[in-house]
Amino acid sequence: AKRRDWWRDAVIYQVYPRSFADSDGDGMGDLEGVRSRLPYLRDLGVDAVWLSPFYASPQADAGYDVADYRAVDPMFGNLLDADALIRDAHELGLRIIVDLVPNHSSDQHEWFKRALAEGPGSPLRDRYHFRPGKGTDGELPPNDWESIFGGPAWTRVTEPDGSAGEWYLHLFAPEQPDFNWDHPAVGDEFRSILRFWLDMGVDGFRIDVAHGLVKAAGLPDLGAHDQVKLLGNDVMPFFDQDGVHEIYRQWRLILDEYSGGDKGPEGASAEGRGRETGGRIFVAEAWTPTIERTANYVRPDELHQAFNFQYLSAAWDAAELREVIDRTLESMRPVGAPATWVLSNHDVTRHATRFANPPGLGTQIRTAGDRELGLRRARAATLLMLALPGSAYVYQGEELGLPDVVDLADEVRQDPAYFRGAGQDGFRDGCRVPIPWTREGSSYGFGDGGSWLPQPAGWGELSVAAQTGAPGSTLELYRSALGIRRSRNDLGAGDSVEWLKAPEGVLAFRRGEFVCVANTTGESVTTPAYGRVLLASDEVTETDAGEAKLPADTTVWFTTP
Ligand code: TEU
Repeated sequence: AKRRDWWRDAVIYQVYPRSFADSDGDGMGDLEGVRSRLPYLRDLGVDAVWLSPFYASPQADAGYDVADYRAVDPMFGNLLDADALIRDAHELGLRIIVDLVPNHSSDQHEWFKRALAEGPGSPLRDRYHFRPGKGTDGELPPNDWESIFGGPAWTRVTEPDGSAGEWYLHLFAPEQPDFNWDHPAVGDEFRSILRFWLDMGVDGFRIDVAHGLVKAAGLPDLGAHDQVKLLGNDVMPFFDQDGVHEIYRQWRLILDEYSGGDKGPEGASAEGRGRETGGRIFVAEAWTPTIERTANYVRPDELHQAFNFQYLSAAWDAAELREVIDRTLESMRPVGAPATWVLSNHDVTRHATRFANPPGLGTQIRTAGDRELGLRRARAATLLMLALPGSAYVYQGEELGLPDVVDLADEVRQDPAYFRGAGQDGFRDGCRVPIPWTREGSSYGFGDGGSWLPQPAGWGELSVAAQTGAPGSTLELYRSALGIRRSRNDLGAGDSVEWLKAPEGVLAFRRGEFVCVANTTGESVTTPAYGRVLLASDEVTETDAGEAKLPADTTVWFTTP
């Protein structure tokens, strides 16, 4: 039988290590905590685990500020723990994807520290974007770009002689200086880092800010950007520049060396554990204005997948969802890449809270909204997502129906975006509150030493222990859905859906011997007799004639006769 690439329809679970499980009681999750919970992830039924950064880091941006790309931060463990985690995961049939942060380093990275210490003219400064300031005394930033976390994208340094000196570029926090990808040493270093983790046995990389590495030549002011816009190229001079694709074509060659390319059986690689675990992949975190532009990252000689942020940003609305689904499938088909579907991650309000609020508020929500409604819709949205062709991402805790914690006090918050007044995507602590594993006990089973963000009262009612085996629980819904998906060929496979006629506010489509109906309205609807009900996000009643009555905000899966 012809082997299918595992990643084309994989369900990939995002672990945010600091908030998953704490093995040593310091209030911070760690790699050993993740390892101890691997059986939970296997039983949940996911195919792979993507870990947010656990590298040596001062944690100015929760680890997305890397000081040493080849070391584990002591807070998370050490390289032996990483090795044990990868090994155990593979034994359980789970693949491991690590996070690569190539757009910027930490300001505590060796190169940056030396660049500062050596002063103007240091060759190390060429590996970042250092520039003299404007104005009579260089007191103005070199251009008008703003940081995504708020404030100017430039910080002025104090030179070794104590004078106010050059400025350096940081698209995110000042502790995250952007690399200059025009410098050959930067590319060499990252190709070497890729090999380091491939030799460790990882199955892939999530590429942070994959659209940001290359900046427009001359770092033009945003004023000039308007001309770019007129050319129909709706991008910022620091995002989605054509030059990034050359980088990914080089990376792909390295990955394929470890994957056996398109040839060969599962993981026919020359070296390493790729042999046991199959092809290795890249997934791009690229916030592009349209899904059509996202498709450029997943051409056959570049990356394998890119997160579908258009889907994540859609409201719980049939018409809007259908448009995103159609555009996604149409964009991915010509390049032969699987569509991906994402509802939550560590940067946005959890979907159980997003959908609890009126549509149109985007990914940034400040109120808890109508909890019960949010959960209903989240459950329905999940069944819809898991029935679509392609790969799906699950963010830790969504399988418990966790809401965002919207009332965290300023004193406990750690997100730099919050404190810098963030632009579009601040307020990210609320989706990062540690996972409840048990009903009672110290930090509800997260660990023995409290939790780095306080868990709200009642968190234990949402715990894994409380939901395991509980009929109708969100955890059991995920387990059933993932189990059904694994046992059939017709859910994640392929690159299209066959839409069926449905009333306004309802989505219905067929995939092989499978039909999915999602009712996004506030009223119940009755479907034709499609077949036997496999699973539903709420109670569905069937008539003798085989019609099914769906309550408001409910998705149902049928298997057709
Ligand atoms: O996020 C990149 C990024 O661009 C997002 O912050 C984005 O702007 C926003 O979520 C969408 O509106 C990545 C990481 O996921 C994030 O946690 C880091 O803070 C950021 O990179 C910097 O490394």
